[in-house]
Amino acid sequence: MYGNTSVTAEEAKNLNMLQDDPEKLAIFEARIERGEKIEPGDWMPEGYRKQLIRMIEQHAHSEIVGALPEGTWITRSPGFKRKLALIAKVQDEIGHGQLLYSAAETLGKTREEMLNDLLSGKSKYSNVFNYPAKTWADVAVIGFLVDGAAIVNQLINSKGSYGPYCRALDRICFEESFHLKQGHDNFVYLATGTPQQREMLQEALNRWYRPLLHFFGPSDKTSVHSEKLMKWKIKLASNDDMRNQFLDQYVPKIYELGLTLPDENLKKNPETNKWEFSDPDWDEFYRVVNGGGPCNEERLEVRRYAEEQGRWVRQALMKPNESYVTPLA
Ligand code: BYC
Repeated sequence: MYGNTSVTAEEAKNLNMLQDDPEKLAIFEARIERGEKIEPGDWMPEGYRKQLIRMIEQHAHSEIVGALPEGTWITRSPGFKRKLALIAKVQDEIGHGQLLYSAAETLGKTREEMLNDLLSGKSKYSNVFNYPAKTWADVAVIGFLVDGAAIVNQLINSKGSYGPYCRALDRICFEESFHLKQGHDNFVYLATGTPQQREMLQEALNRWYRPLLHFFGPSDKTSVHSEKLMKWKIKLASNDDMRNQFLDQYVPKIYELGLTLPDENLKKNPETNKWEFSDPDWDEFYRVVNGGGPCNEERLEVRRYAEEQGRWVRQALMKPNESYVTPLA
């Protein structure tokens, strides 16, 4: 059963065999134009289905891998209340992964296939989670600025065309707004704390500045998928526009606390109303998203361990005649 319909995975695949019918395509594009939601049992072009799977799957992976850098701080949180809040947040992120894998499954790719593609390195996940969380200040920067960046992206895309993804994003945004409060509280506490706390926060901020610019993807000139995604209203703002919106919202909040950002060219151009910044080293971005970042190996190793340790539970839940596709060891 898929979403609100009774379409099975196999039927969902078969429905897309009708993809090239120009009449159906015109009806589909008119529906998108009118702002209607597309649901799992509806006809959709193969390209739309594939783009959605790619993007939702990457998003789901980002949630479950994204829980790891902060997760390393659960045992070392400064105090009981900080620990409780962090545990709840990390648990939420895993829940977001579940919601998103369910949304992607409505398009005909199984969860096992998606996890296999994550573990084999075939499928990408967000660049930001391939950097270490070296100090407690990293938890503050992730909670405030990575979650802040994610909210910018998710609020925009929750108005998109694919029903199950939008509904998952709506729910995720509610929870993310709590994460943002947790991150903000932590961030302000360190920024207004002792000189050592401020220094630790500034040092973390300096390290996260470029990965945060990368978070929104390559510039509009080099983005591969934006045109298609925007035409089909999967993505409702371009990478550069989302990055600009993030800088608009968060740079003043950072400066307000007397902190700096490590880029002397960062400024808002009053004529264009756009932020300008130094080249954030796009070679580094491509290296990191293609497996060569400082923590890629470690992150996938932890996920492989989790898959192996949980295998007996999944097998125990299967009916005797069901087979479980074992994710790659
Ligand atoms: N990282 O044509 P483009 C969270 C890839 S988790 C890695 O512009 P598109 C949280 C892109 O996939 C929330 N790869 O792509 C969790 C493509 O490669 P392929 C994470 C990236 O799709 C725990 C290539 O570069 N949010 O909040 O038009 C704790 C060319 O790019 C990235 C999402 O996942 C990147 N940053 O636009 C705390 C949002 N950027 O597939 C917090 C959902 C680009 O051709 N995703 N690439 O091999 C999106 O909105 C869009 O996919 C993007 C990129 C804006 C990221």
